[in-house]
Amino acid sequence: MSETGTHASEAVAVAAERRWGIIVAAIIAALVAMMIFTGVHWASMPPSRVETIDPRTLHISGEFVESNLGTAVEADGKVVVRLVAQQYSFEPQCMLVPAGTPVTFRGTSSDVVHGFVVGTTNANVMLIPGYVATFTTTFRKTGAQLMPCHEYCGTGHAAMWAHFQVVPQQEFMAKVRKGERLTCVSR
Ligand SMILES: [Cu+2]
Repeated sequence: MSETGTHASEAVAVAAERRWGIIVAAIIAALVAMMIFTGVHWASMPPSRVETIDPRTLHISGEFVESNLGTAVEADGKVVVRLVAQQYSFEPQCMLVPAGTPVTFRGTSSDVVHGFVVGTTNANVMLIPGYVATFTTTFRKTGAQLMPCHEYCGTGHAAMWAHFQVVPQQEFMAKVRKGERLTCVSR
């Protein structure tokens, strides 16, 4: 083998190494940028910062007692939906939210791992006993959606879903002003 041959293959190896070095650095940079974006823009927290809650106390005291579930407009004007999942239903059974307004979900499970997705939207989260899952999203389209449980939670899983109703903002605010119940659960 000649001197030149050795050098040519070395050059190929160096070029390939540099190319893959750049690709790997770009992937790492993209992942770090994604973490910064979700942390700053969506205020998403690493798992160590997730709120915890004792599932044994859910129906007895605190934020998730039955009378506090469903849609509420907080003192600062934020729309918050609180819900509890259990084998095999969601509480409340129907959630009413305004369109075009940021809606914050706060949910948890009282038994096993559940989850939900709101119809064809990207509102999608896992509900894990002992933890409070929270996210904020805005629904653009009005109308009814189904909200199924999407984590297999036992034999009744296939029948576990809630209803979801997105109403025009004016209609929702009119209910707030009149002090009406912010719910679509029929009595
Ligand atoms: Cu479930």
